[in-house]
Amino acid sequence: MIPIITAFERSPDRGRGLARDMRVRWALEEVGQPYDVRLVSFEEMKHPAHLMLHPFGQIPTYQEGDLTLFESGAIVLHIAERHAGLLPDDANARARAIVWMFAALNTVEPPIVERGMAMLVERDKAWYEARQPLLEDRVHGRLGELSSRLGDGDWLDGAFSAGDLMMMSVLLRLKSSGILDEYRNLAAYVARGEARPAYKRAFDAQLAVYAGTTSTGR
Ligand code: GTB
Repeated sequence: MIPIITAFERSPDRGRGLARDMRVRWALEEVGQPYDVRLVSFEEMKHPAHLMLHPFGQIPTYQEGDLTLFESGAIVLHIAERHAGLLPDDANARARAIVWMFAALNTVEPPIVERGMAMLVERDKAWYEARQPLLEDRVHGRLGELSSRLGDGDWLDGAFSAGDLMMMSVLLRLKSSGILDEYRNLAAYVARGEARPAYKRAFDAQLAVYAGTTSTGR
């Protein structure tokens, strides 16, 4: 059964791979699972048919037979649990890899998103100049802690896992800001992720959608 995911018909990131379908594409590529993509417009995302798949009217969604999932973290975990390659066999190591997925989504991504959203929608507000340093500090706090834990390791806990995939997906949102470059090991960590053939295939597939040359992940 070929899963079908949803992605932006026209991503606001202009093909930079920052929308959350990218992490799902990357996971599918890592495990060698072909997939199809259904592109949706912002308008279609709010239609009842899409709200049946995603109660918050967003992308990505994931359909596989009669199973429908939303939330990129849950989708990547589902893929990782059903295919080899993204979670270790050892039960404790597996649990720790899942911890890193949650850490990426619940602890590292929120301050990064908050900073980005403020830059996007609060620039004209009276409080923007005063608030921005606070948001920057929160991002730096998390990156400093993550950098200390990663140290000189290639990956967060032993071999590459879905925890790394999710963490690097989150960190990539900072790439254009230059902040990552302040943490030599985090910049190298993200570069290791981007160098993975599966990442490149996923990136090219989403870029091709923006360029108008394809609409499918296959
Ligand atoms: N928690 C959910 C998940 O992890 O799946 C969040 C899903 C989500 O935020 N989806 C966004 C969406 O559908 C797209 S990824 N937004 C439309 C809406 O809410 O109406 C977020 C995103 C959007 C754009 C950029 N960008 O342009 O750089 C980056 C990330």
